[in-house]
Amino acid sequence: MPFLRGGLKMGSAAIEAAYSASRDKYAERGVDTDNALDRLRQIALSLHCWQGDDVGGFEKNAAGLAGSGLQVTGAYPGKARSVDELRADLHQAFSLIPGRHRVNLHAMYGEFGGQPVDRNGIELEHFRGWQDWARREQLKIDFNATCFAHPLAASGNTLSSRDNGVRKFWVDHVKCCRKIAASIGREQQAPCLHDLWIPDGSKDVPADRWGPRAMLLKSLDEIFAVEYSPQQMKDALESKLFGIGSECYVVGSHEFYLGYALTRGKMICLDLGHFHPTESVADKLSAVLPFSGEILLHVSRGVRWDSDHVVLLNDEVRELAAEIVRSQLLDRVHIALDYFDAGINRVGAWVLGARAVLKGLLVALLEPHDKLKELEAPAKTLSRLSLLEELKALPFGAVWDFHCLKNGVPPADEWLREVEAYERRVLSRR
Ligand code: RNT
Ligand code: ZN
Repeated sequence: MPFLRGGLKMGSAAIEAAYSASRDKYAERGVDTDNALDRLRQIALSLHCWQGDDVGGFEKNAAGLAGSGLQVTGAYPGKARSVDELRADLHQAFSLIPGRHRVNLHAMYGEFGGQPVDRNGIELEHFRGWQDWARREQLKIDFNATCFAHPLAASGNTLSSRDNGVRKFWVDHVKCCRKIAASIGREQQAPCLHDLWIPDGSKDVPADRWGPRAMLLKSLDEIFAVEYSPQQMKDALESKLFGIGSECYVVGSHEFYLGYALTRGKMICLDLGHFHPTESVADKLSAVLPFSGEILLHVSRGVRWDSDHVVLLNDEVRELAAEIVRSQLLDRVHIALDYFDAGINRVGAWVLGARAVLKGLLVALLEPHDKLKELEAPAKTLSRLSLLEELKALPFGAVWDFHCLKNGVPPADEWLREVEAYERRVLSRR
């Protein structure tokens, strides 16, 4: 096992002993830790490839992020400069995350053989390399259209553009992407999720809010006129509250996409960084899912203006995980990660965020759900709050370490040594 290279700081016998003690503690509360770990192992997160190269992609003459509504800050050395480097980095990250997960690609990560292939001309063949790699790594693929970082997105409008040529270009791009996603899904024999986010909006006060939304609606209807089997691909639409360059108006707002998704049988994608800071995405699950089959989540961490900080095990993540588990939504909620930080080791950023989400889910799986339900009655509020407080003090860390041990990845923060070694061996030589 790779993490045994330098020997575990905490030996496996100590991890097992700590687990056994914590199993008893949880059992006293009516919680079966073995069962929680079985369930945790079955959860697949979708890991976003774009953390590895600061949302750059591998197109020839890539326009960069300028004017795209996305901003990546930091200049930490060692970012992936090619698709091979990106895959090597992803492989390293996956080796430090317990469980079997998915990889989330963006259209701009195709392999175009040095040829200038424009976004309305991309095809499955440009992703063959990814498919072969994913098969070898036993990963399923998800996919995203890339409606930013392109000269025709520089005006700030894509699918809602009033320039019909521009609008048509992006409609064609998304159509190509959905087709690719469906082919990937067919070949991997599991649905490939396709998420659509566009940067469209306006930096300053618009006089016409209706026009661009009418255009977006028209574009979406054109795009989704082509139907694919949900066994092959599933569509999600991702809203945003505001972006850089779309501070005053976002065409694809939450209400717009919610309405669209519910009337057209599509999923919405809720990105944790895309709502007002006091709004709870956890709360939205039980509000949307009675009317929609499934939801896609982008787990992120909003800080001030930035919606894409590396995910930590904060209250938001804990509440989200608790809501998924308590409401038995694990098979209706798809969990993807979405953040990008160019200021820290990028492999470490993947590992830190993915492990934080899994830990959040573990904490949720370790709740005594029946007992909590029982305490839902109004007169039991104090008992409920007191139990919730008590649960926070239970030793989930020992359960987590045991899970890591069993799944062949480093426990606690011992993954950091592996990331640092990879940095010395590989990243620092780039
Ligand atoms: C942007 C959205 C979107 C992107 C990725 C790169 O605000 O969150 O999901 O982060 O498509
Ligand atoms: Zn997102």
